[in-house]
Amino acid sequence: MVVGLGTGTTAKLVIDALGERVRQGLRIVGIPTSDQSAQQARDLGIPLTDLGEHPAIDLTLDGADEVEQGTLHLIKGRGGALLHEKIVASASNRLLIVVDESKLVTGLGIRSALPIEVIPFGWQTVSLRLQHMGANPRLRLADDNSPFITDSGHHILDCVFGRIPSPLDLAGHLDHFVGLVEHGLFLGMASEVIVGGAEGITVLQRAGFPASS
Ligand code: A5P
Repeated sequence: MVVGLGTGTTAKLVIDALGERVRQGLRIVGIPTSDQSAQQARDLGIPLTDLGEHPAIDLTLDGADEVEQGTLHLIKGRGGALLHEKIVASASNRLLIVVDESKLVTGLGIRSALPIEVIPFGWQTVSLRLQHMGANPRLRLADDNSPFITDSGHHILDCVFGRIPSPLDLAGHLDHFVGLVEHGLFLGMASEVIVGGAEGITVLQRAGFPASS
């Protein structure tokens, strides 16, 4: 199997578990969504490949910042890897998301800002346009207070929208912004969400996707 490897604290746990399975003989090749996940996979002995070798992915395992109940629409990007995550997710036959129950929401935007990846040149113009749309964008900073740089050399604007009434409409607008590389709305992409909670594990299935084994 060709397996997409997500990014973030939850994906890190998933990759650890996958590494253990590989050690026991599971045969997969991984496509990492960040330098960080690539390094972790190498350390665990998970063989890696890329989209050049394998443009179609069987299954991607990743985390999310928010999961909308019912639709399984997501907000992603808190870990700064949303562009590569979205490319890998869109190349995947199945996208399996792992979250804890605090990330289940009744509407996107309720608990998280929406990360938006922008070209460094003129990011202020994109930020102003986002403000005109009712968002409160903040340039993400690194630990040393310089602008955060993604693996592709871009910046991120964390945009507080509050509850997003129509994620599909918002995504449609954002897709046409000049200078905006990608946004963290992952709509209609998750096939399955595994939710860990105090009562155990719940598996949420998107209509049309049979449960995986
Ligand atoms: C990485 O860019 C993100 O999309 C993460 O998948 C998301 O932020 C969830 O991260 P945690 O598992 O660390 O909460």
